[in-house]
Amino acid sequence: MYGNDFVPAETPGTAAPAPLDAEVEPGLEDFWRIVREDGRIEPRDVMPEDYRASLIRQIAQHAHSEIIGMQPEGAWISRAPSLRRKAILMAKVQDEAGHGLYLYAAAETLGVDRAELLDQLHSGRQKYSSIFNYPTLTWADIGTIGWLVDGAAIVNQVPLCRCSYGPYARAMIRVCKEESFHQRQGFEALHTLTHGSPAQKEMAQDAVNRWWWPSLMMFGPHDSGAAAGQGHTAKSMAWGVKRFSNDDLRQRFVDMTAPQAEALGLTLPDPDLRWNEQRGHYDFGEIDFTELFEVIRGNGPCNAERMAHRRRAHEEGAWVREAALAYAEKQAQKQAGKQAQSPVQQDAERRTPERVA
Ligand code: FAQ
Repeated sequence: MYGNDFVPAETPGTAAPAPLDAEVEPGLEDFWRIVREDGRIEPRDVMPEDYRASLIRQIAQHAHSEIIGMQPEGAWISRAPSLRRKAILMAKVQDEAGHGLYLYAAAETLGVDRAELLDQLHSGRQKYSSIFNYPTLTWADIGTIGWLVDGAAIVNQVPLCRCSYGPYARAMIRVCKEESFHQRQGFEALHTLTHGSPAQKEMAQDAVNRWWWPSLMMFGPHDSGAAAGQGHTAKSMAWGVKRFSNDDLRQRFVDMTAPQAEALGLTLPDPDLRWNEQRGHYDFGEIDFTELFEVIRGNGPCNAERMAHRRRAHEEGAWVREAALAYAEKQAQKQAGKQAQSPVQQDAERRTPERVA
């Protein structure tokens, strides 16, 4: 019914063709050979400059989404309805911080500094996912984020485990395992509400009504049919970064989620949602992409609040970064001093019992 194993590893996807040998820029033959053979590009490999730049853009945006994504749920840690729910929510929010960490580390392998990426986020030059600009008004929003937002994240990210850039692909494996856990806990939290009192069921339905369309927007604008040439998809697929179009993944998400909503006893807020026997997929209504673009532009309900909170957290954490740097420098000096000592001196130091201050 739910899980992250709905994209079989052998699913071919619809990758755009890599250029023929004759068209390959000199020096990039190995890059294209590795991409064609479905191998992994590693940090020291030669790669096209626009591949590097596009990966930095995508991985940084992804990392920023993980850390900003801690805010809507973090706001409910102190208000979770039981100690068990509080412990689960704390673990989940902490996981998101960890995902940010893996992703910033993956971006750094492309030669960019993490501090520079955070600067770009704080000055609005880099984005984060639109979904985190919506408020969490009730406890049911927390279950709904787990079910729908983490559910959408998994559908989008499982194919990234096979992305052509090694450090990103490897980071995504662990991220997806944890997201799968997150999605299940969200489903379970909502299941409890929909099988509780009428007021609890109503709260769950209200949350799903508010989060459904923004969750569909998470996959990005249309990039198939008439929109096939727009955005980054075609290039990204030729590079083996994206494996499916935004529209294909969105369809997968709807197909996966509609029966789950039925199991929960909830109605998805789309009168056009119905199973299409001929296509073997659910049909669904038109998405209002003007809302997505407005949110991306900074005009969503919580953009200003999220950014203000992030900048404040960064400033308040300055002393931690300074302390960590001072400690690292002290350790490096100690190490350098040790290397300058003779082996006899080093041995004598090892044997000296530690002084108790
Ligand atoms: N929000 O041509 P495309 C999570 C932009 S993590 C904001 O399709 P692309 C876990 C896009 O950047 C959620 N901007 O672009 C969690 C581009 O702008 P540009 C984050 C968006 O890169 C759960 C323009 O529109 N996940 O949820 C959005 O090929 C709970 C054209 O779009 C990832 O980042 C959007 N929704 O495809 C955490 C996954 N959609 O650069 C906490 C990795 C599109 O031209 C709590 N990223 N844009 O100015 C991706 O898969 C891709 O980057 C896409 C966009 C699919 C997001």
